[in-house]
Amino acid sequence: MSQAADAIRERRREYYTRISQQHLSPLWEVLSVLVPKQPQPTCVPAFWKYDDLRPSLMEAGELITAHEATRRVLILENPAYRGQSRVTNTLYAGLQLLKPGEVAPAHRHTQSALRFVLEGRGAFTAVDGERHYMSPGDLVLTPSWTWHDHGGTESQEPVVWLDGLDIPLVQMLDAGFAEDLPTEQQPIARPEGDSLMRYGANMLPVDYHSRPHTSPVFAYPYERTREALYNLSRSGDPHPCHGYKMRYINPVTGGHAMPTIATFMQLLPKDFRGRPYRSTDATVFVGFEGYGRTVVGDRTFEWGPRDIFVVPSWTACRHETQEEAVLFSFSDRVVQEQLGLWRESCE
Ligand code: 1HN
Repeated sequence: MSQAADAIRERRREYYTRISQQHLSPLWEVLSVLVPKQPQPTCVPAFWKYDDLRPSLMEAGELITAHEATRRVLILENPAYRGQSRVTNTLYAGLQLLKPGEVAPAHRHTQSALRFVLEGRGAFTAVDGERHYMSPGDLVLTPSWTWHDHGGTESQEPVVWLDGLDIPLVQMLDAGFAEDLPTEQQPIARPEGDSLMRYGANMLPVDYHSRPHTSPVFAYPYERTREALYNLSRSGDPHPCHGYKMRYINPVTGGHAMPTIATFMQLLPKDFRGRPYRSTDATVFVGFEGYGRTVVGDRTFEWGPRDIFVVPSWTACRHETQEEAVLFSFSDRVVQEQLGLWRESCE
């Protein structure tokens, strides 16, 4: 290196130190990091086998009550984000356990949440005055600022579900509010199934005025989801990357069911060999029926029912099966679509 080059480097270093005291820094040193040619996710592929983590969750059931914990949840931490309560860069995920007779008290917050039921029956989630008794495969939404509580009042067995929330996103926006209801359980104002019957039958009460951000349907029973997938698969070819994939919708608008978290269910046919797929929304997948193998970047995950894995943004992902399988997934795709940022590529 020439003396002249050394000299200019030294002058620049000294200059950076000096301007740093004014809380200034040179863009030209960081430009390619700030504006990458393509996404450079910090999130990494991750995998949790349900059978491995279930004993830890059941142990939590011996250590603390749902009431004492408010929510008895083990957080799924992306290995790249230990201690940050993030499963992807924008999303939170955890596994919640409710034992027979327990109550998780009513509260509300600006963070939106989904529950995907993994095992057990007889526990309910109440949202805005309506209870839904949960069964495996059901998707239950607690939209932003809706009162919600859980009760294991009718259950004979532990009930476990996956919670997905937009916590990191709301944290980044500094838009978090929360409050507790003075009573443990919210008053029940409507019979079970009311919202689905009222708003989920391809009709709407004639004077219904939609709340802009929230689906009026908050429980999507697995029976209906499974039937929709089956009917989709009966005619027409599978998508080369996704098999038969559907998204959960707000029936009033046809848009995604929640404004910050997009939710999906897909049927992978027997002997499926999916082509590699990339999209800008880091995605959390949950096996529900059957077994499969998913190659994510340089990792291969062999999953079965209730196993959970993460595909980071713009990381190639391909699914393979030997038998028919069903996968649930969620991501921030809805946010990226609304902002005009979402991209995908099916190779
Ligand atoms: C929450 O309200 C629930 O209602 C679960 O079940 C997990 C994680 C962080 C903040 C609020 C629930 C949560 C949560």
